Amino acid sequence: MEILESIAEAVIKGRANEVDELVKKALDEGVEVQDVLNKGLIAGMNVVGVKFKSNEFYVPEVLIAARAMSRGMDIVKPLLVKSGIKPVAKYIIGTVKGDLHDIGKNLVSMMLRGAGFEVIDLGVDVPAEKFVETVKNENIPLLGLSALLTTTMPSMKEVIEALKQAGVREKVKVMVGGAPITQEYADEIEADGYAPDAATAVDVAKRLLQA
Ligand code: B1M
Repeated sequence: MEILESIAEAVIKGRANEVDELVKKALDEGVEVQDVLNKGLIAGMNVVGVKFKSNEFYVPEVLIAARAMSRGMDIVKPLLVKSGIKPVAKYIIGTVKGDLHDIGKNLVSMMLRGAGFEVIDLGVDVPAEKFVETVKNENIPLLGLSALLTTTMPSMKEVIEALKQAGVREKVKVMVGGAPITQEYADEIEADGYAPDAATAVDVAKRLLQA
């Protein structure tokens, strides 16, 4: 459908006002809300992810596209809630204790939201206990940890140890990422997944859901 392609295109180009107008128009014309979400907004964000991975897009373009996508989400969200459509999955994310960097984490959150996940963002400088408490209280299959400092990398291991201590390690798949993090480090601390960038984070999250 042409209007869905136009929505995707407007997301890719980061044109928030156009997304807003097109989403309203599509819904007025009777297009299903799931199609607006999946074939319009999410389809656009998927392309942004591919372009980001191949260095065709950089951080500013992704942020602008995510902002445009959010405008569309503001319109479809209440309708999705009403129609009872479930998100792909819930996802807890946070920057670990001692670390205040959040630009990368926010990008990961945006890409996940763009792919249909419901993200619970605990913010920055999050202590291990807070992650454990959230995993304990909510039935959420995925936990993402971000760190940008070599000095805060050990906080990731602390979270995994604290999950084990609390007896909830098996409840959740843990994903790690951030500039100093490597696959080797993820393996060393027994994380379930690692992603070098925000677009790959979505692929890894989907893979872990099926594991
Ligand atoms: Co800071 N800082 N900083 N800083 N800062 C770095 C990280 C640093 C490399 C700069 C440098 O020295 N060259 C250095 C770390 C050195 C090290 O540890 N080896 C550093 C330092 C030292 C510090 C302070 C200690 C400086 C000081 O006060 N002396 C201090 C620490 C504060 C603290 O956290 N306790 C500090 C402070 C700050 C600011 C507050 C000023 C600011 C942060 C603002 C904010 O985030 N709101 C800041 C910034 C902006 C940076 C740089 C310049 C940029 C980081 C960034 O946002 N990159 C950075 C140098 C650099 O990288 N050029 C630097 C863009 C972002 C999109 O990339 O976060 O890597 P990134 O995220 C990527 C991937 O890593 C991945 O996906 C993202 C998108 O592709 N990813 C995940 C991230 N999280 C993921 C999670 C996943 C999966 C993938 O799964 C869950």
